[in-house]
Amino acid sequence: MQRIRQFEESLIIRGTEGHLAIGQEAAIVGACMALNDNDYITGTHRSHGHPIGKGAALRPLMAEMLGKVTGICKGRGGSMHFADSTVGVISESAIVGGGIPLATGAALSISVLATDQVSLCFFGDGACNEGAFSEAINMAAIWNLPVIYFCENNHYAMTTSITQSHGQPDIAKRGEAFGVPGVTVDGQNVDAVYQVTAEAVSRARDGHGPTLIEAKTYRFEEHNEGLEVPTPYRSEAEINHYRTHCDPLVLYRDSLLKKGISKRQLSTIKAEVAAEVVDANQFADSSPFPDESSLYDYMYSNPINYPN
Ligand SMILES: Cc1ncc(C[n+]2csc(CCOP(=O)(O)OP(=O)(O)O)c2C)c(N)n1
Repeated sequence: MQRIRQFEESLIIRGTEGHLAIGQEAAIVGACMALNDNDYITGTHRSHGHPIGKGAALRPLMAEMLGKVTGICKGRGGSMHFADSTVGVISESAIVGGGIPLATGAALSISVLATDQVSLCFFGDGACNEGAFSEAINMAAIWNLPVIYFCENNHYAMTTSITQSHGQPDIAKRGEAFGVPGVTVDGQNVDAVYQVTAEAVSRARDGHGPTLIEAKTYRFEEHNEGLEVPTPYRSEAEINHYRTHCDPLVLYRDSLLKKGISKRQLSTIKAEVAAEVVDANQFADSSPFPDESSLYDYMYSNPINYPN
């Protein structure tokens, strides 16, 4: 959680535009910790943190953020398209709901190849209203696929509250319509998220099919950095409430202190992560941009007829 928070805070400091998940770290990390390295995930437009939760190195992620050739996608993807096959991150997508069918397809491949992997897709509350969500979860149910649909319900899709856009705002209940178990969890509690995801993963690995998890969470920053928000779609008091009482890093820090971890140990971890993030920024800054002549490289796995 520290890695994700500090990685994204450094983006704020350097003024890089992007969709930040500050406030949502427990949902991301709790889910990823329940997965093995070779399990698959797909992300969203708000997914700097998901590869980090899955164990990806920070240097190539920061370089990708800046469009550098040393980036995880050689500078071609940028903020919304981190993909790191070494840790099972298949793709992220600027298309809302775009990762849901891809994760379902990955689960179909697992089923056909009969490996013991699972596939987990992250998506927001807004994505549940995409047709792709209903189609994918229905197929996963009838084919009994090893997939976990993980909704980070941060209450808003850009400036639209979930109460204005969902006939059924309890997203977990939507699973019932497809015969898929739905579970709601406090998305600010990393241990609770880990627990429910581990159960869903074990169901999937044991051949019992998909689960829909709804983690209730909150986005502390604006929809994306640099965005002017013309409408007061949420109050200052609401944001302050979540920042003060529901910060997943503070809540987990308190629970670790109660378990006997010392303040000194926690400060050391924070300082180590800070050094890692500085190093990732320096690495990205000193890396070159891709050469113009390589513009069309990696577009097709079987390249034909590139324009001159
Ligand atoms: C198919 C599609 N429709 C609309 C958009 C514009 N758009 C980008 S992010 C976003 C809101 C998504 O909300 P949600 O799925 O709840 O994710 P969150 O931003 O809360 O993480 C919208 C409408 C888009 N990128 N793709």
